[in-house]
Amino acid sequence: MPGAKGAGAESAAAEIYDAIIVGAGFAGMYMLHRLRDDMGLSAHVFEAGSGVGGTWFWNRYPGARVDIESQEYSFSFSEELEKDWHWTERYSAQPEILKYANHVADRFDLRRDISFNTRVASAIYEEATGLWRITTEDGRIATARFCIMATGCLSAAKTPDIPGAGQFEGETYSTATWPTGGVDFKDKKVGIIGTGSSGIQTITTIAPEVGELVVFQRTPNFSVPAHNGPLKPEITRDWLNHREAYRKEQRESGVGILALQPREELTLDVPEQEREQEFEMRWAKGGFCLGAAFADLGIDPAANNELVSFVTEKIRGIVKDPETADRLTPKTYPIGAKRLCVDTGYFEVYNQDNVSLVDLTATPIETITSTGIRTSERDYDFDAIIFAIGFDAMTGALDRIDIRGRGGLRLHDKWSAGPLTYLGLMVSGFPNLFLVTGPGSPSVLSNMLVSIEQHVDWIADCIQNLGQRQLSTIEATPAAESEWVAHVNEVAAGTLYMQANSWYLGANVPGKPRVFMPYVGGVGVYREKCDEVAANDYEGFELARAPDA
Ligand code: NA7
Repeated sequence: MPGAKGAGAESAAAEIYDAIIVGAGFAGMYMLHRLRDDMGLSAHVFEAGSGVGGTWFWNRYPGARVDIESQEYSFSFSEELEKDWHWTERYSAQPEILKYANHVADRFDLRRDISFNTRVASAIYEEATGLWRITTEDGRIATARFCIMATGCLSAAKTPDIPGAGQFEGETYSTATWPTGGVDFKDKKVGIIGTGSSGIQTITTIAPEVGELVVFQRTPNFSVPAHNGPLKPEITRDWLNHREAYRKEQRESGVGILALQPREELTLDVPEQEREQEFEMRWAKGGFCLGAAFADLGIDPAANNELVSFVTEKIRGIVKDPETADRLTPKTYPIGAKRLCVDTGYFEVYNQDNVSLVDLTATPIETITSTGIRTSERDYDFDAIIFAIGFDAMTGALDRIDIRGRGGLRLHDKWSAGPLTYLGLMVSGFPNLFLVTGPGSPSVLSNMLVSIEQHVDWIADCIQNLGQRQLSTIEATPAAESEWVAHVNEVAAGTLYMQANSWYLGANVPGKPRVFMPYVGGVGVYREKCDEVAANDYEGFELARAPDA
């Protein structure tokens, strides 16, 4: 096996590495580069897909596009990489991001240490040796001192939780596992369930070509225009000229995105007309900056209402049919409490004659039939149904692996009432198991590339530090873990995030504990905390020599 040092003593078939990484998205790729190329460790990646890219490998649905400006949603660790790569659009589309992921893999010669088409079934900690034993679904066994889960936050797609889901005899698609060659919807009758980012991007892109499109909406979403377009050369030039300063600013910011600087005043301290102008200016600029106009929008309900009214008016102004506009307007939660969508003409689509909207709160789906979808009101027949129903976010991918720590404790059981981590990086009882952008870290509330780099660097530095001191084990203490979880909850409790049934809270998966999973404290504050912990000799962790070391 590439990268393997030889057969293990406990099993003739086992491959042995210093570190095993699960997942070859941006996190797994950078982790491999750090451990192998910078530190000279033997590291190996297991990846379920047939190529690199993670989220961007799987989510090939029409219109899939990042909602953060391209130059900001890219690696910063290599100046040469950054200078050689040219993004073509303000917000890159999935094919270009996947091309970038492949470019990174080629450039750093990563593929030779990645096993593709290989899904990890279990990761078991062996207390006698202090090693992790990884088993893949196709029967490979590998052991390593360190196991790094780079499994992604939005990688476990929900399976349709709708009666009759398997009965439909036409074409069925899921945005999260879209066919590689694309799909021709020309003149077809298409039904789509789900109006999150994936649904909104798909709807907007296929609406011009389908014969008829019926959108089944359970909860309307707030969406703001991206104003996407070719990336202007002067922006790229400016970025490259000031990249160090910009990167520093990103790392020290709230969510790792530069354009999100709020005004200094609070929302209601600004005169109404000026407030409107601020919102208008940000709406015209495009993207998330509208949601970040004032620092209290995510905390103060009255402030939040101002922005809700602004966006509601925008929807009414765009959608010609007042009834459809009303159904498209969110009324049950604060703006930003569910992930804000960034679109390219989404609300405009409902002015097309071939597009209609079904409000599932008024007429719920009763069942999927062999020919289409039956709501409480009527039957709809389709050639194709698209499921854009989201993910078992943040914990789903980990939950689908049988992970066991000390005493055979299953992570699934430990997390039965919600995820417990120290810093979103490690779990007490699971020594040397690292999570990249795990629950309890800023992760999905931030620019993922910024958070991934921070975690990978912290983990790599930690492993190096252990090696230099001839230590081989690091484990979060139960006390540090409890304290961190309490802090994560406390910070979230002070925000409006708690007022929506979002995937941040696990509310989109029946039976999942309602716990706010990401850390709202901000990437800059969080980075400082992580650095401080490391500087204080890994405060909150126990460091030790492994049994056989
Ligand atoms: P999301 O944002 O979770 O959206 C899923 C959508 O599917 C959402 O509108 C759901 O309604 C809807 N849904 C889920 N299950 C059902 C059922 N059973 N019936 C009807 N409608 C349903 O996932 P996305 O893939 O769009 O986006 C995920 C993230 O990727 C996004 O936030 C960006 O960060 C990128 P609900 O709101 O639960 O009522």
